Amino acid sequence: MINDFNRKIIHVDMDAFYASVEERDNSKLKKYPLIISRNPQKTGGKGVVATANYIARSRGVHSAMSADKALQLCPDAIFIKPNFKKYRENSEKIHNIFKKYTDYIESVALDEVYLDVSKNKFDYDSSVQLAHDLQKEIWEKVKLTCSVGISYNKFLAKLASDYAKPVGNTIILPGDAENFLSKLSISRFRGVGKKTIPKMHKLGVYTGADLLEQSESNLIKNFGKLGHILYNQVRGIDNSPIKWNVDRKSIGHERTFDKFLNGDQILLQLKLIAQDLSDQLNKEEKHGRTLVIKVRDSKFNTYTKRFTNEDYYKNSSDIIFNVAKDLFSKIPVHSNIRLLGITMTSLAPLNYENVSLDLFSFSSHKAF
Ligand code: TTP
Ligand code: MG
Repeated sequence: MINDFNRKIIHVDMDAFYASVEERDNSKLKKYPLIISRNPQKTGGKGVVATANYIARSRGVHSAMSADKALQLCPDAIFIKPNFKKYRENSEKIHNIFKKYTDYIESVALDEVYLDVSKNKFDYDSSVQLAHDLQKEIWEKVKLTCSVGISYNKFLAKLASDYAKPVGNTIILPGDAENFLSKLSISRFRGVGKKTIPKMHKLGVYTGADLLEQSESNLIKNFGKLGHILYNQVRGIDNSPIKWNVDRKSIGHERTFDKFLNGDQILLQLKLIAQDLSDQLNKEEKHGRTLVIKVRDSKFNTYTKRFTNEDYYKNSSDIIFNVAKDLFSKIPVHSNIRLLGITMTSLAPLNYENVSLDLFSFSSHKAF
């Protein structure tokens, strides 16, 4: 695969995001171990740590740990319940700053984005300077610090932002990528999670250097598509683009049919579309409250019907399908359908407490 060295990608990751927002708003907190979670003493031991400030981290507390365990490690900690509304508002402010520099923004979490600044609105030649000015502007306007990583692809930019946290500014140049990657533990490669690590160890692969020695065919034999991706990753190749339109207000899928649909065919297609939509929502870590269906008949009459739920819909294809089926029954035509679509709107980022912890298994590796 050809390596594309022409892009300039910046990965921005806010430092101890939720904890820093709380500390900024109440500076007394800075002196104490601060844990963003419900207090396990009040919940009968329930709750998961969303994040913690650096004092608490130095005592072993980390994201996704049970709040109970965190209390054992830090009996003097202050627990603050996450205030997602506040974090979202701060995230929006930071995004408004990003938008001044480029439109090519991919948000991966409230506190994390990729920017493609190959072309940028201020004509910076130096992406390091751009990243530095961006950090300064975020600090001046929002009083929060972030770490930035700069490289020619997303994978390396993300590793770079993590390299010198907090307030880091790290660049990985094309000539340095292989050396940098060789030293990494295998768990730091994207896609290598809990299940893959033991398999890698079995093959004698503990570091990037070990991975580099594996043939592509052997990696594909053992890990399928992931093997192919890893073969390229360890050579510093990741040509995946910035998905800059994902920061949108609705996500929808529709299908048009050559042969008009009737009866069970309609339900089957609604089911498949519901599955696509639910997959996409999960991928983009969003959920929504309003579901819209769109139906077009053989005579090109188009109908839409929507329903807004009080709470966010769970990202389940069954739930989406059932609501869509219900909405479909309220539409005046039920035969000779040429187009079906389902869209989720009133979107919001998934609260981390709703996301299964497995999703974070390859982002919670902070020891470097
Ligand atoms: P991270 O960027 O992973 O963590 P962080 O910003 O707190 O710390 P770092 O300086 O290491 O970047 O995640 C961003 C926010 O997302 C974090 O402040 C809280 C939330 N979060 C959870 O709620 N649960 C999790 O398991 C993780 C990893 C993050
Ligand atoms: Mg962060």
